[in-house]
Amino acid sequence: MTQEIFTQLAQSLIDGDPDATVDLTKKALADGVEPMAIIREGLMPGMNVVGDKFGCGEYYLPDLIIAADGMQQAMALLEPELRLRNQEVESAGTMVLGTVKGDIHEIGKTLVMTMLSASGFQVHDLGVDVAPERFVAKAREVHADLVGLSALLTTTMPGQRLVIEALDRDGLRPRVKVMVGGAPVSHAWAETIGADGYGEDAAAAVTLARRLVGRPVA
Ligand code: B12
Repeated sequence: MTQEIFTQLAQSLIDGDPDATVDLTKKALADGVEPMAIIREGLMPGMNVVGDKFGCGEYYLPDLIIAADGMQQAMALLEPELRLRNQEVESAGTMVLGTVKGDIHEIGKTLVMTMLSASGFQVHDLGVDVAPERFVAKAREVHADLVGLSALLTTTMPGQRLVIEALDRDGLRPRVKVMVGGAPVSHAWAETIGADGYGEDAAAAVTLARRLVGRPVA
């Protein structure tokens, strides 16, 4: 039964039917399905198929935009539910997060923000297409423990290195730890650019953030 709704959710994104994505998300929540499972088992697989179809030329940019619209509307319903399930009183640390310059992909970054906030981190989300200087200025202003950098394009991944270099120049490293993520990013890339860690998804981002601020989950 639950598997069926996951399949329908994925299919609604593949079909480019945001109204169906929203209705199915509401139905899954009403049926008591965990919000993270809705994302992991329904929405993400659907987005991956959309991405693959775009990658091989079967889908065009408007198809990506419609699918992203459905995903974002679903996320708007799921975010408050995620927060409700994970409240911590004490702040786990302060983070500045954004998608690097030239890159406007925001869905994954926003999911990381939601999960970190829900886990007690104070997250300052700078949005998308963020220049290195803005990361540095915000990190300084809020005395950040962590800077999180999202990049979804192979062409914008080097932007993560530029932010690390800008933090170095400003003297904020190594006090401020840097974590990187995004579909084309990997452990190897994180090491190459001198980041402190790589998280493959939002759950991994929380585990990593806790480790980097010296508060690993027991
Ligand atoms: C939706 C989408 C778009 C939407 C974005 C809408 C929005 N508001 O965000 C739009 C239509 C705008 C778009 C545009 C483009 N896109 Co696009 N897009 C996608 C798509 C289908 C899904 C991305 C997504 O939202 N995934 C769902 C989220 C939840 O997953 P995620 O982003 O990976 O995030 C998770 C992890 O990566 C990680 N994570 C992410 N950030 C961070 C940060 C930290 C610190 C950590 C620890 C973890 C972490 O945790 C997240 C949650 O689990 C992908 C395909 C794919 N499968 O990735 C292509 C894809 C990324 N796009 C691609 C391309 C080519 C483009 C365009 C260049 C197309 C064009 N010709 O114009 C433009 C670029 C625009 C720009 N300058 O940025 C390519 C990139 C190829 C490459 N390797 O470089 C992909 C892979 C599609 C493909 N197969 O060709 N896109």
